[in-house]
Amino acid sequence: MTEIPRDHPRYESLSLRETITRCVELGITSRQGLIAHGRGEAIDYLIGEKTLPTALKAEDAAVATLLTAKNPVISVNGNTAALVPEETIELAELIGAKIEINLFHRTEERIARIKDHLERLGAEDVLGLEPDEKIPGLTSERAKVSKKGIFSADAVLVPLEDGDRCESLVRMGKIVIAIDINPFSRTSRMAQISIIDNVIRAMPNMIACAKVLTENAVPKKDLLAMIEAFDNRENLNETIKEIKRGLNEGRLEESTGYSKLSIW
Ligand code: PTJ
Repeated sequence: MTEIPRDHPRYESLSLRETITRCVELGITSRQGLIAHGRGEAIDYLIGEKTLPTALKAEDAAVATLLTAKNPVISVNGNTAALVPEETIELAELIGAKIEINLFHRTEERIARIKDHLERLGAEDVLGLEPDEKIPGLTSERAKVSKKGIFSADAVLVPLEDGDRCESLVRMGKIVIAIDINPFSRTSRMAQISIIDNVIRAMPNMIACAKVLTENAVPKKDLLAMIEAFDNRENLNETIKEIKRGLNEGRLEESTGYSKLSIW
């Protein structure tokens, strides 16, 4: 690993690259995951590497949805396991969700390594190693799912997804919440709740929201009202407008890096 100097202006971004590269070496992240990460970095630059107010709205609606779901599941791939393993475990505990590993570039070995990685960090009952169901109409390896996990879930959180599975899950009648920094991706267009944010900021934001909602024992009817008040299409359009405004007004220069929980 390259030692990144702490005072480097791009310290956080470069450290994340080191983390994800190391996870490729450990057999957790796919090599293709590096390409996806680079694509994410580029779009995050345009967003200003900060959580947009519209993303925060989507994150709140997502947490309310997961808290009211009967069988919520967080789907984990190689990039999520590298970038936000602890946050995934903490969020799953807070919202009472199962964790299921589901890979596009699926190998048994990589699933076992991700499972081991998550379990070392405290996760229990991680699903995905022994799929016993298939998502109908999906030909990729991502179709292989667990009956008590993604297959029977009513709400699924899918960080860094490919559009095909997202579409199939929606067709199965599930509520799909996507975390994808790209507002133009098929996933962002297909999901019922599209969080246009970097997963490394989205997860801590969602954890903070889940803590507030659970510690204050917010009643179910108020959670349902939060969900009802959220309009994904409108929020996506507003996100694109915000990105355009940010670029026009030169707010890119304000970018300070990956400071978690910061908003414009
Ligand atoms: O581990 P596997 O085998 O399941 O593979 C995972 C990847 C991510 C390689 C696979 O799902 C894939 O190829 O995904 P795509 O089609 O490249 O889509 C990933 C999406 O996530 C793209 O729209 C990226 O812009 C976006 N993205 C990348 N990094 C981040 C991100 N979104 C949020 N946070 C990020 N850090």
